[in-house]
Amino acid sequence: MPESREVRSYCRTCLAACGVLLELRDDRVVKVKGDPDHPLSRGYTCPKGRAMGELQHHPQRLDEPRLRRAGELEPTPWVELLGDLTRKIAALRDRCGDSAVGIYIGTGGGYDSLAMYTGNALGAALGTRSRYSAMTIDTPCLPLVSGLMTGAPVPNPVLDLDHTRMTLILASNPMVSHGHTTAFPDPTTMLRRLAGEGRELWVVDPRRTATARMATRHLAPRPASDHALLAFLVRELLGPGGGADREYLAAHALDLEQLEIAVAAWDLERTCEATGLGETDLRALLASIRRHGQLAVLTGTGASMQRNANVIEWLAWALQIVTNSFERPGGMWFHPGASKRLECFDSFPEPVFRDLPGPASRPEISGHLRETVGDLPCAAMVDEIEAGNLRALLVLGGNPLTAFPSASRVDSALRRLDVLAVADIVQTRLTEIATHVLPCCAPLERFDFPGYMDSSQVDVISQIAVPVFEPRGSRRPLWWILAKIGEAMGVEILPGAVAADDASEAALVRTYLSAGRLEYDALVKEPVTAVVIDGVRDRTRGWVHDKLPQGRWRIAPSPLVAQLQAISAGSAASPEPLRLISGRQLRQMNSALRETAGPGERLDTAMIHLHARDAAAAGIDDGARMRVTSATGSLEGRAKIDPALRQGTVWVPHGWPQLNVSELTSDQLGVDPLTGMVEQSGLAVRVRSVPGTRG
Ligand SMILES: Nc1nc2c(c(=O)[nH]1)N[C@H]1C(S)=C(S)[C@@H](COP(=O)(O)OP(=O)(O)OC[C@H]3O[C@@H](n4cnc5c(=O)[nH]c(N)nc54)[C@H](O)[C@@H]3O)O[C@H]1N2
Ligand SMILES: Nc1nc2c(c(=O)[nH]1)N[C@H]1C(S)=C(S)[C@@H](COP(=O)(O)OP(=O)(O)OC[C@H]3O[C@@H](n4cnc5c(=O)[nH]c(N)nc54)[C@H](O)[C@@H]3O)O[C@H]1N2
Ligand code: SF4
Ligand SMILES: [Mo]
Repeated sequence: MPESREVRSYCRTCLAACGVLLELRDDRVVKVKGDPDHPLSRGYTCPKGRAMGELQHHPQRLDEPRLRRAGELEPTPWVELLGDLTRKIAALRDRCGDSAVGIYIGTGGGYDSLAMYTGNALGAALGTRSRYSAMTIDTPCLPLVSGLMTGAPVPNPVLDLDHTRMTLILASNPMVSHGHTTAFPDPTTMLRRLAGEGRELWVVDPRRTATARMATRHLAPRPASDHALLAFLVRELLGPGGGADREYLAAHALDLEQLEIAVAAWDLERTCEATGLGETDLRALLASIRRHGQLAVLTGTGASMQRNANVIEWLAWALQIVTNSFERPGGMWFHPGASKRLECFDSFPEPVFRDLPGPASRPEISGHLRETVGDLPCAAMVDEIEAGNLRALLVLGGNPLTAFPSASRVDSALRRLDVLAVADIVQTRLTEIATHVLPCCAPLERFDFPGYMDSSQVDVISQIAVPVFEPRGSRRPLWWILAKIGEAMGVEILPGAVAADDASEAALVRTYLSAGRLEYDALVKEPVTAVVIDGVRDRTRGWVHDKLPQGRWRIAPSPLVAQLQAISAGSAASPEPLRLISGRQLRQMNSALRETAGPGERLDTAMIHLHARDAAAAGIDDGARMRVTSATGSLEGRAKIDPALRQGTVWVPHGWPQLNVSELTSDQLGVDPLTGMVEQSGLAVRVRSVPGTRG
């Protein structure tokens, strides 16, 4: 029996960044368990983390670069592959301009910290406007709202586990997702804390999720009605019954009157009607907020993906400002970063909405986010390809085939590209239609620090992972691939203008971290992956207040007030249609490993969930084949009667190519004009049985 050894690392699959202990034997991971010494996850892991070894050694890992020749993908040495790729890109840039070459950074790219830095640097150096990221099909409402209320799209509110006494989780399921904007390593312990010892945890979700089951109280409203609930709460707190901190508002908020006018329509009766919630529930929630004085409001993708996303995020912030909750113990705090020091940045500029034209093929979408965060909306990509504006695309750890709306259009548009270069760690349907396949180093083959996700942690932590394995076959670090592309294009993207082949990964990490507070030497030397950086959270508390222009929140930004006005003027559809709501599954991260054998959810969990009465009304039996149809698309699959669902909702897990929920979403209909966000939750659908088929 060969000797085994144990090494520490951390998981790079989701925001939680849990510490892990890997048992290695014969250069293979034979066991993964939670690292009890990790300051935040404290020994916790989920099934995805425990499958890190299976992912590392997966039979469908990409080992060799492949180039499409005469229709077939053929193994090709790096020199030749990169030569072909960069010649084609250069020719397209010459012929069609810089923006003909685009970059899409997906979640797999986002969790590879060096790829994220170099990918952004390459996009900037190539001068392309065709820069896309998964943010625009996930949560563009957050940078929009933050930008309009503070002047900067950066601040991310995070839960304060030590002090929060009243928490409202709206449209998020951290028991499964481990968090959307606040990370939840060990969600059971964290939620128990939030709901215990006189604290209150309210969960608002049309589905009785595992998170809802942990709550002191669960409200199951109609989908896409959260704006009403929040507007009602803000209205009442500002009203005669009180609850708002008037003195704080006088000193720290601008445009309070506009806020009061904007929410005026949402009285108890109208809110009950819109949300389908009872008067007692709404009164009880309001009373709890008044009792505690302060609260934390955590939103998730059930909010950011619905048509009223911007208004919901704004009112969630407004509710916390009205109660003087932000940056005070008891409410949420703004993370100052770990790999960067956000509190040292300049003061925020005056908030302005830059209503500039968006992508050329989609002039109706505002160019605001392109100007502030640099991204074009993913919803515009297919039109950009069809208009001939985008001809080559580098996909860095993403999968537009399942992630983007109008799935069938995406598939044919991507096949039309002159160049589709896909950087991934495993073979997927996307790599199979690529022109260039770029096999990358997986988490255990590289250095990492939580660059993109450090501002979502519940404390300020210093965390670094070192490579555990040499990359097998011809896998390369994604930063190296991007730097080589840059070199061939004549642009430098590595710091210090070092050549890709001369650069050391450790030195790069050290350079990128020099502006932050991560303790590189201590962490790399010691067999530790993470430590809390003592005192930073408390020392920096208030940094956003300090940077607000004139020290005040813009509490009623006019583009958001206008959106709420438009909603308030509308009336609810009668009868209320069935609505599709979004959701995730525990054993998978979006589309990753949906098609491969081994770890992950079984294919038979890819089902269309519906309420027993909705199923009965459509004559659909449990397990029978059925069809769900939206205004623009349709999807066939097996039915699952789900007692956790509110009547009137249909739930399809996101990420399955075999049951692609993005067949139902649209890149045209219901696209938000301010952000380009797609309606991915709460859209109206119909269901019917597919006769003559069972199981
Ligand atoms: N296991 C696992 N973890 C993941 C992922 C994964 O695929 N699998 N994906 C990761 C990614 S990329 C992200 S962005 C995060 C997302 O993290 P979360 O936002 O927590 O995502 P979900 O778990 O889908 O939770 C969304 C919840 O919103 C509810 N909902 C839907 N519509 C409405 C509505 O109109 N109103 C209200 N109040 N609720 C609604 C749904 O029922 C669902 O429970 O998860 C991350 N973590
Ligand atoms: N209809 C609908 N659409 C949605 C959603 C929804 O709920 N409903 N959710 C939205 C959300 S929240 C998001 S974030 C997007 C997701 O959008 P994407 O990020 O585009 O999609 P993923 O499926 O996460 O693709 C990640 C890819 O990265 C690869 N990968 C994993 N690890 C690594 C690595 O270390 N390096 C590299 N190079 N690659 C790696 C995986 O194999 C996978 O192919 O989809 C969005 N679209
Ligand atoms: S919760 Fe996220 S970070 Fe933790 S083990 Fe699971 S996938 Fe990995
Ligand atoms: Mo996401």
